[in-house]
Amino acid sequence: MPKKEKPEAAQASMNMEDTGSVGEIAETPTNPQPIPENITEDQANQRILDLRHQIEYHNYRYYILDDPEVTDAEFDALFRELKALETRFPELITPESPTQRVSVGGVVSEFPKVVHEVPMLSLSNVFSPEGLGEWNERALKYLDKRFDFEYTVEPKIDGLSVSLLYENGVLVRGATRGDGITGDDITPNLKTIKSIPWNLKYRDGSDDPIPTRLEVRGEVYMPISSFEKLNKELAEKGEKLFANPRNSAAGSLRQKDASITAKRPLNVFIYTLAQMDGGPDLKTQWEALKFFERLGFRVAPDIKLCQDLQTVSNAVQNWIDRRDKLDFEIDGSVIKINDFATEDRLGFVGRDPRWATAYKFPAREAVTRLLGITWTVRRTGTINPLAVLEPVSIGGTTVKSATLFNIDMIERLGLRINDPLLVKRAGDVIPNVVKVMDERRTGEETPIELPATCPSCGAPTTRRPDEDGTNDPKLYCTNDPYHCPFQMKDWIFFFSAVRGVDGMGERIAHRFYDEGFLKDYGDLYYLDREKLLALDRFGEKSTDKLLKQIEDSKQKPLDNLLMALGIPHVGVKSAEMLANHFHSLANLEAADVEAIASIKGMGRVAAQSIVEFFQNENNQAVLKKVKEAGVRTEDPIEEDGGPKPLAGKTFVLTGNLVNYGRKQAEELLKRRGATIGSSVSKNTDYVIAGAEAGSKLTKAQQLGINILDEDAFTRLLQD
Ligand code: 3B8
Repeated sequence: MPKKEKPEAAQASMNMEDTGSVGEIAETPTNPQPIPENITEDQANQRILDLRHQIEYHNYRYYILDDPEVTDAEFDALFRELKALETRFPELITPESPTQRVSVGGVVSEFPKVVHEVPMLSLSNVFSPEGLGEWNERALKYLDKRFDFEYTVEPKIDGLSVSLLYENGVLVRGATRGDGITGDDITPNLKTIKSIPWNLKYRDGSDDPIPTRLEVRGEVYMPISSFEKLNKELAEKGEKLFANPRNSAAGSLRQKDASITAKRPLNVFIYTLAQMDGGPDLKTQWEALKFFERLGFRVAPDIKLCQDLQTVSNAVQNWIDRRDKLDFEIDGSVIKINDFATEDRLGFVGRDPRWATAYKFPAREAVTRLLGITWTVRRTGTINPLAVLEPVSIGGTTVKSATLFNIDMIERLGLRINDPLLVKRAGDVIPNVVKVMDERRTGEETPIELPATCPSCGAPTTRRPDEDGTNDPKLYCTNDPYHCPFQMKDWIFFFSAVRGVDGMGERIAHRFYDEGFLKDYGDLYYLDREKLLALDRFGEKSTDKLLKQIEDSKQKPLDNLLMALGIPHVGVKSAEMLANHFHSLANLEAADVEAIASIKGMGRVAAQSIVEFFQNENNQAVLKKVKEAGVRTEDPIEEDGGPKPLAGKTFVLTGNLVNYGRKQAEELLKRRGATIGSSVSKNTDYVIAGAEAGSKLTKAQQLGINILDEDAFTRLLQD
């Protein structure tokens, strides 16, 4: 069983019985096999041997090869089944059972060994508020206590646990958890991680004594964005990809050559104090966390100190809600009793402390089969693959399809119809295909053929890099939208969405096209109310709402119209620049490449594309309809069209201003010629920071950009 940081559910013991009754978890197909009531000891023994064998094998794949064949949830299910069988037949437990150890033996490792002075243990697991309540009850009962403890709630980082030992403030040793008793000495590797201090000093300038001896523990992980970037680079080099950030952190840390580790974007969060001599008298986990920060260690953000279990539950829920927005993977939340003296009295049960537990979140990965590919044609002519999956439940949601992004991915994954796939769901977005589970192929897999003709119009397809900046190889329909129904349908949908016509969802846009109500986006302004009402599922209310949205969209400013036209290479920013410069559609239509390209920030490629767009007769015909419908195609020239003192300056706003709304502040700046940026970069001239300004402010400080508070902003407007 888990040697390094296999999900600790593996080590779960006392709480496993809870899991069957927990809503979301009960729905996953990864629950342990139920144990038959009348199972004989012989049968149980057979199954136990089988499970031990499987678990050892998967541990090897996971820890030694960094290439798991099963999902964490599937692994946990095997482990829990073994544990349950052994609970029923305790006489069948042997010392070699994976349940009896913190880790698998037989570590193939060439690192020097370290015996942990304080064992590195694992956490018990709970899976529901009820499970959490039971954990709490057990702890209270153990101490004959009646009222809640004080708790800390931390994110449970999905990485690798490490120990860092400092003597007289100097990092002398860094080690992995190993089997909890003995770990690998990976000091040179850990020293390459920039957020691990080599020398301790108080960051608040205090000259308090530095502990003579200090051992802290934490989790090394790879940020999700870095993991994706790394995989992209590996793919470009044709190398094997990592399945997830955890595996890539493990693979990066366990390099014999630390210079490889140094090139990998690893990071660390410190979360426990293992031992300390000669430092302050820390009484609680909370104080320890603050102390770590003072010493320059990195501590996970938003750790909460809670006075009762309800607050703990809320804090856990908060992590569940935020899970998909973080740049690090978390697989749960860790709840610790705050007071060290109470922790000492609670002690351990087996390998798990009684004073802490991991609240595990529902799995987000599952293995299923690829049934086929559907090819969707988008507005710009790209033909994109969508994986059609055998429906599978992931964390309580049934998943039937997954994105494949582009054809390159099919080739890179070596994807075949019927392939067993590892799919991952994050948030509400459509799931990803992580990898093909090669080992589970049955031989019935068949190659995927890229369509030679467009599935919509039958025109030949062609392959070229995407022009969206990613350069991803894409398959294109060689027809234009006027001769390819799917392209036009998507264009109508796109135009409607940009114009704020929310009632025109993708499905409705397609249906109206099929009904012949809309041949192009220009027809949007000529929809016949009676015809709509004749359709089923179109009541008066929804029809009138839709028509009102369409009517309202006529008054949108010019930049919105330019954006909605979907001219290749014209995005939000350039639509705004064009509107500011030309003030009317007519002016823009009359402009030549030179005139457009002369605008600061406009490229020649875009200028060329704009001119071609307006030269196209089909486009001209649609635009004629738009104009005749009374759609606004001009922006009034501002009365204060006078001086533009902020011309050429880019501003980014962050935080809340007291005297100005966000839109209002932007408007005031634009009127003075400023450009508004959405994120801070070296091209930003000023950042206006209101109350509660966040990461943009930090970034601006790092980049040394001028920062204006609200007063300075007001003065700027008066200049
Ligand atoms: C005791 C406390 C194990 C852990 C612990 O983010 C123990 O605290 C542990 F025996 O594994 N992955 C954390 C994390 C992990 C652990 C922990 N705290 N935040 C984590």
